[in-house]
Amino acid sequence: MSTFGDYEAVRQDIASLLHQPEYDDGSAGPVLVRLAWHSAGTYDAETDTGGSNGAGMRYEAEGGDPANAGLQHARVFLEPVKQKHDWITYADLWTLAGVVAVKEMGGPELEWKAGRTDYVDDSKLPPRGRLPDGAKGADHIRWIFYRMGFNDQEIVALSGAHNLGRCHNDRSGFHGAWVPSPTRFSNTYFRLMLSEDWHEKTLDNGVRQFVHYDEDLDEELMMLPTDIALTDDPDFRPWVELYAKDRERFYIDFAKVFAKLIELGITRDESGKVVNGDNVRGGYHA
Ligand code: ZEM
Repeated sequence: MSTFGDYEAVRQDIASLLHQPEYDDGSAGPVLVRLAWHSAGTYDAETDTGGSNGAGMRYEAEGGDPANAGLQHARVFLEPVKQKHDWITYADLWTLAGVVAVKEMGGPELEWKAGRTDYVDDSKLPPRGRLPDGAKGADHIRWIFYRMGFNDQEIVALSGAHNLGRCHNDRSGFHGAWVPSPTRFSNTYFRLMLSEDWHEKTLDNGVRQFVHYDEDLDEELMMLPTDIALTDDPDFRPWVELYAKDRERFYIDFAKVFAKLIELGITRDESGKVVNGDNVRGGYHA
């Protein structure tokens, strides 16, 4: 039914499931990008733990982290693809889905390499609390992303993913989309961040976020406190300004940094073969 190693067929099946008229803004794309990011964003360079290898979100320890609330939707969207191409690992499928979604939504081509395993090494399980908290500021952002090995420019480029999708009250407690067309990849997020007058608002659930009323849309757009921190911080801001005016440069830098994100914790030999994961003792197979 499906040829072992035919990643092109997997890509096509992911592309075909993106259109979801009943879901959010009509696309599974944004939540798939978030799944890829959260699968990789637990990485800690110092202890070489976390990262996309192992697809740990299948299990309660990681999947039940409140930071991952809502990502079961992404995993459910992808399950038929996994059933059809049963030879692909979840770790590869989740990262590839993010890559395909970005491209299909009009974003750059992102480099993706196969080979992640679904082998869970207990000694490499990330503790909770490794993903960023949107209620915080620049110090917190740096603490989280420096841990993975990213610099200030890379942090701002990665944050451009907030061109996509929206916040859900019942997932993060925040509410709304960042941009008017949240299923089209672009640099609008950076442009709006600088051009609009954002003011703080406390939602009914007590969560604080920044909002701006968009007249054409007749709707409020939003920014997280961490998004606004990028414009307030003297070392982040120049990158926001650059990406707001240079869409091409944003695409190039986003492509580089996203490719780096999904390779965190993956060790390859010269031929590109992954040499960690499966051959580590002390874990279990799913
Ligand atoms: Zn997000 N993100 N993120 N992000 N993110 C949300 C949604 C999405 C932060 C964050 O707290 C939140 C990156 C960085 C950071 C996406 C991609 C990437 C939401 C809303 C929150 C609260 C969740 C909800 O309620 O459904 C913080 C604090 C970040 C860094 C400081 C990076 C890096 C990303 C990818 C490269 C995407 C695509 C979404 C939209 C998901 C959706 O379901 O629509």
